[in-house]
Amino acid sequence: MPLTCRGRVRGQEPSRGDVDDALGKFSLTLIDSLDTLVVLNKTKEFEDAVRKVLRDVNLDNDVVVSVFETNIRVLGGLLGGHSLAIMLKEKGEYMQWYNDELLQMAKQLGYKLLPAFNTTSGLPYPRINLKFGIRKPEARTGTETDTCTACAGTLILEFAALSRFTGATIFEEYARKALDFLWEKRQRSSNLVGVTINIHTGDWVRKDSGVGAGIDSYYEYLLKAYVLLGDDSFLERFNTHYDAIMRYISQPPLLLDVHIHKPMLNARTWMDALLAFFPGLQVLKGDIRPAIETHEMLYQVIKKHNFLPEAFTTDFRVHWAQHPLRPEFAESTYFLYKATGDPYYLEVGKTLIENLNKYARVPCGFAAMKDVRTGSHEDRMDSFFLAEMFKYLYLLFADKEDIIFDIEDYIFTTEAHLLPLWLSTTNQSISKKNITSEYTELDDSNFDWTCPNTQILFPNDPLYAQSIREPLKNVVDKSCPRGIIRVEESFRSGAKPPLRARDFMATNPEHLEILKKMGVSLIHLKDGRVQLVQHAIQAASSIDAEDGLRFMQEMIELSSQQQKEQQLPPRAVQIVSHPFFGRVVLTAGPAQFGLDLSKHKETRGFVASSKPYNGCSELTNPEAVMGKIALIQRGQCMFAEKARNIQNAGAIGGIVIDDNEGSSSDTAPLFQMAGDGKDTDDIKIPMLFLFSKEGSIILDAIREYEEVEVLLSDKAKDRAILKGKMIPSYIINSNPEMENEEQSSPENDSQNQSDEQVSSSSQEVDLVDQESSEESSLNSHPESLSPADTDNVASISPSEQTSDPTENHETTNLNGECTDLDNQLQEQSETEEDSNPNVSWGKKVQPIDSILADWNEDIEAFEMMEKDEL
Ligand code: DMJ
Repeated sequence: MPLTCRGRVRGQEPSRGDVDDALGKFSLTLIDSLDTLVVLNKTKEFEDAVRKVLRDVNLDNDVVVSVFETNIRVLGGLLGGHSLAIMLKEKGEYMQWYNDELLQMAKQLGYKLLPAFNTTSGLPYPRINLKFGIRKPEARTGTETDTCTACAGTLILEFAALSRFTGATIFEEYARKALDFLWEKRQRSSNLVGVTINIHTGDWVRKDSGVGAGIDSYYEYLLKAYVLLGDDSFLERFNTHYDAIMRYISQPPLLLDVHIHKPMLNARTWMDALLAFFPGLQVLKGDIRPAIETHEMLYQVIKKHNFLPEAFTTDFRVHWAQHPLRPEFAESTYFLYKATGDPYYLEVGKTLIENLNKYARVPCGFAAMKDVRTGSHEDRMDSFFLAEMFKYLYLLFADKEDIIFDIEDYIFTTEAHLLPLWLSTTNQSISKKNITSEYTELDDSNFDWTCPNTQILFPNDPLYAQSIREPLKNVVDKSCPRGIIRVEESFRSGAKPPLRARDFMATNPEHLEILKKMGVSLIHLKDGRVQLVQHAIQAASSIDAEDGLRFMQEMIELSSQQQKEQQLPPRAVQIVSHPFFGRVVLTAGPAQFGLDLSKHKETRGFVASSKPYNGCSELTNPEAVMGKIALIQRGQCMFAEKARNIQNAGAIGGIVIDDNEGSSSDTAPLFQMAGDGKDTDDIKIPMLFLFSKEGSIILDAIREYEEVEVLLSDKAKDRAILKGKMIPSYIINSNPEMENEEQSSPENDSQNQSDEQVSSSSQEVDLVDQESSEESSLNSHPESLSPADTDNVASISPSEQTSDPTENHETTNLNGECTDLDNQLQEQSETEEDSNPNVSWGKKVQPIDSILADWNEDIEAFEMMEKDEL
């Protein structure tokens, strides 16, 4: 927990749900980072760390853990540690005392995981109790019916290594059996697998299929199992799946989920961050071109938001704003650099490191991003940050002689643990499966770009990778210019649809008639929204079909405009005064009135509580809030009324703090403060909303330090800038009456404009591109455009529910608006106490003064480090 400088102990912190299943009171980070120490040439520290593991770690805890996470992080960590321990011992200097103790521990853990495989299918239960196993009443697990494909299909490297290191074949057998079962269950016509499967019946529970969350490392382990074990059947399976992925999921540079039964239909309009590992896997497979393309697209998303958001849409908007410092993109960057030798990838790595140091580094480590748009932090540094991110970034820049062993002799597990390739010829007691009889030779056009070919086709061509990246340079900022031109041309020609999108009424029979003629059908969704789908071939004529296209285009633009108007992004409140210096960034809700912080410079000022605290009448302490940012409590009157009262008292901004005790942006969806239904143009100052837990951080700070200065902005500012290098630290916008358009930052404005362009133009492209590909797919799959399945639709309702795209279950999306009298948070606040991961910021766990006291030493050291630009 890098913000509060403590370890996260399961049971001692409020539960965060599934994500905590990785924690088993077994010193996860210590074990997961063992082999990183050796890679970083910290041999002495490795020796100490191994001793600590042997001395302190207990694997027999009464705690329910994820089988998948325990395998990749703990079993993998112990085996990686063992692999490098024996390598060091053989060299004769370090680890001379080592006697396979880590391996013994790994074996003990392996046996603890085996009861999970006690199912008819051989697919493991997703969770196991380390002490009591499965199904016994004390175990508190064993009733689950489903698991994810990656959860069941990411065992073979660790289990086979354990078998081969120890000679106990049972582990490899169990992992193979699970893989065999998944292979049997693949959807036979598409050769794809779904995201979740019933461990008893083998039925697919979620039939969507991609290369990211839920499936990712299943594919990775098929290819790597072939590399490590030399078993052709794994390569044949991988190639079959890879062919299907490239046929259906890969839409370079995008990778989009589809349905396993209808693989021509996209299942989503967004991508998750976990798929960023895929270019790395494509390099290992030898398919460099699409790897370069997808990697470049991801890099542009990163350049836009500093980090890869957990999920982002096909037009590169943030879909889920969290970023837990995932390593996948760094991993792919490393492999691409190894494959191409192109220094461009070193520049990419440099950007990653700079962003980590600028935005994530805190005195006790690196903090996950709660929201990449605002730069706010979460008190969390997952073990994969040291296990993978550090390793890959170090290796990217390391020369051969920087590493004390030959890294080429090892394979990386999905958690970047190192397993020696010599295992392929050790203890091979398990017979290799021959599936060649059921394996159909593939049309190998996907494999034209495999490693040997690239060598032959582009011997030492330094411009090879660049020539593939070049056309994608503006893919994020100006998606698919071809589509834009087509639509613009169509509009320039003056052609207008017979019915304009803005005039359309779903209850008007004449309108419905026109829609029908244009091949547009109307679907009423269960949630009350109306969805439009165009089937070009159902139009009365080709001219009507074109009209339909224009109508759909207008509708998509209208809908996207409405969404933008109604969904302002969240804002940031950054505490900039001593001793915070910008390190504390709080996620805040915007207001639909007052100064728009995305168009104007940030507002910086000292805070003062207003009297009365609810701000519902003329302030009795105007002298205290004059020229400051007033703190006001939510409730009793409209937000706009509060804003007017503090503005009249001379405040330069306002922060409304939620009166629902315990509420937090971790657990409640942010909302925008709505106006009062009247003209709010008279409100000139910026207003932001903080939930109670975030608000109490400021209130605690005032109690401790009296003078607390904050910055209200659309995105947290770099601490170097805050120190006065680029903006003066006097109060900006000190006179709200002076506020006018001229004060807007041109930089922000152009950014803003281009954001708008991106969004609308890519919608245009979506339609044009999909329309043309749809025409061809319609011929072969006449039923394929069912409304629930297709993306080629326009939804008229602006508010779309955001679902969690990956294994965690949190969202901070701004998805509603609220008036001050609204009481919607009441229920949430009653349950939040148990579930809020950041409760430690509140008074109950550790008061702010003690956190800050803890920090003082770190801050000094940290400032030294910053000076040295470490
Ligand atoms: C890691 O634990 C592994 O790489 C896993 O396969 C999926 N992703 C996480 C980190 O994001």
